Amino acid sequence: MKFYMTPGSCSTGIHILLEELELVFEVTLVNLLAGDHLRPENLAVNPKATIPTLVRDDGSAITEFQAIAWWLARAYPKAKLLPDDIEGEVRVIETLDYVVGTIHGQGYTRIFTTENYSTNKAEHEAIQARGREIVDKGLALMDGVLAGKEYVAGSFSIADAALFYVEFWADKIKIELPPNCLAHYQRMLQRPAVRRVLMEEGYRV
Ligand SMILES: N[C@@H](CCC(=O)N[C@@H](CS)C(=O)NCC(=O)O)C(=O)O
Repeated sequence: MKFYMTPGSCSTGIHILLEELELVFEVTLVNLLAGDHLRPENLAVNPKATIPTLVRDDGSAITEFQAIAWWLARAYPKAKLLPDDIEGEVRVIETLDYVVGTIHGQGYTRIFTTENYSTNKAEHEAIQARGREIVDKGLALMDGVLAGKEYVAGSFSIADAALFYVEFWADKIKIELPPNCLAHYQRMLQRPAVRRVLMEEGYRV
């Protein structure tokens, strides 16, 4: 398989799942700041120009974090990256969607890619402040989801890989994690696959 990723981005969550599954895959590094995602060879693989993208052995590509994570969990069921009851499954989808779509898609994008929201620099501070509100609210909600649990669905699942990358970003930009998220983040950092991924992506663990 071929995995298109950018170190320290949301693709880190998928990278963790690939390592948890101990899969053999080839990496293509996509430098978003340099505009690699807009190069014709990358657009040919993923016309949305986003990372992560996973190209499977048959040559077909999957885009969108949730879809890639779900496919990995279903394609390699022995690793039990999804709960086997419908209640557990629905909680995993609920978390994936909220983390990727809201905390990342509406919150962090306002902080990291403010210029996509307005070309008027005078508005940037207010846009970033709104992003911060969305992230804070999102992490507080996830803190409630984690109450009394080690992982989102009880045991480790694809939802934890998503939650991890928004916790990692919080850590990097000095947003204080609420207590259950902090414990979850620290627990994730103890997982060998997570440590391997962070080292491979150039971070000190
Ligand atoms: N909905 C997409 C979002 C992925 C996404 O926004 N990735 C960012 C990096 S964290 C990206 O590719 N940004 C480049 C762009 O959107 O132009 C997914 O779930 O994969």
